[in-house]
Amino acid sequence: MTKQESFIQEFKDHVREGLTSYPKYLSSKYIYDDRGDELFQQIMNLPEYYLTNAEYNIIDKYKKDISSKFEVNGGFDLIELGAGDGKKTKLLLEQLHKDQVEFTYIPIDISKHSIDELTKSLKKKWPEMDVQGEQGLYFNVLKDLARYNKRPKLILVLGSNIGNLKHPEAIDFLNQIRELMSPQDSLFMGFDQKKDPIVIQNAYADKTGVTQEFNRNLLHRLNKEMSADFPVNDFDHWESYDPETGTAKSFLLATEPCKVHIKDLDLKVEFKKWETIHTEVSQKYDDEVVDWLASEAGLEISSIYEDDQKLFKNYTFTS
Ligand code: AVJ
Repeated sequence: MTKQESFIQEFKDHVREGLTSYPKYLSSKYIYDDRGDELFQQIMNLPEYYLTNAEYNIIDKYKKDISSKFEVNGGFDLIELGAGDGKKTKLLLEQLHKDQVEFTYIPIDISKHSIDELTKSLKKKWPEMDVQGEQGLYFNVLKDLARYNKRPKLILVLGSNIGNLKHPEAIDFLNQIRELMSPQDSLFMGFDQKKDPIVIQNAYADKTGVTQEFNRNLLHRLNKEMSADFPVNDFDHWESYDPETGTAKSFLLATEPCKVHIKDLDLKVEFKKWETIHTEVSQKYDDEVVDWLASEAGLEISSIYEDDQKLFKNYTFTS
C-alpha cells in the first residue's frame, strides 16, 4: 500500500467508526484538504481569531532573546512541525539572519504545497539561507532527523496545534518529541490560554461563518471522496466552551432529520433532528496544566513568553 492509499484507508475506517458510534464524531485532522487549508488561512485573518496575532506579537517581542540563546558554535537546526506559510517563523528567521547565527531551517508540513511555497519565498528573501523543507507526518520525518543531525536542535510547534489533542494524546505527543531530544535541545511551543469565555466563543464561531464552512468541509470531503450524500447545509456549526476544563468543542448539528448514504463504505447513517457530530477539540491551558503535561512527558518548562494582551503563551521546554 502506498502512503496515500493507507491514509485513505485510515480515513475510511475512522469515518465508519465515528459515524456508527453514539454520540457521533469525526476528527478535525480530516478537515484539511486544499479547501480546508485555504479556509484555515481565512480563519487566521479573522478579527475574532486572536491566536495568530497574539503569537506573532510574542515572537516579535522575544525574537532577540530566542536568537541569542542559539548562538552556539557550529550552528544549530531549527525544525518546525506544521510550518504552514511560516509567517510567524519569518520573524525569528530574520533575527537569526541579522545576528549571523549559523543554522539550517527544516520546516515540516503534511502539505507539499505549503513546503514548496515557503521554500520558494525564503529563497527569494534570503538566497543564502540553508532551508531543507520536508513533506510528511511529523514523527516519521523527525525520527530521520534525529538520526542524521548531531547539532543542537530547536523544535518549533506554533499555533497551539497541540490543542486539538486530548490530554493523554498531548502527553503522548510531547513524549514522542522528548524521545528525540538531546540535553542541549529545546522545544518551543504555543499554548492558547484560558481567558474570558466570550472571547474564545467568538474566535471559534465567527460572524461571517468562515469557521462554519471550515467545519462543514469535513462533510464536503465525505461527499466528494466517499460518494456520500450529506445535505451539508442542514448541518450547522456549533461551538461550546467549558471554562472549567478549558475545552472548546466544535460540532456539526443536524437541523433537520436525514438519512445519509456513504456509498464507498456501503454505509447508511441516520441523523435525528438536533443530533450532533463532534468534530474538534481546541484545548485552552494555564501554567499548571502545561507544567503537568510537560512533567508527565519527562519535559521541564525553561521559559514562558506572553503577548501584550495576555491571551496566548509560548513555552520552551528541555528534556
Ligand atoms: C490549527 C488547531 C490551532 O484549534 O485554534 C481554528 C484550528 N479550528 N478554528 C485551533 C481551528 C477552528 C486551530 N488549530
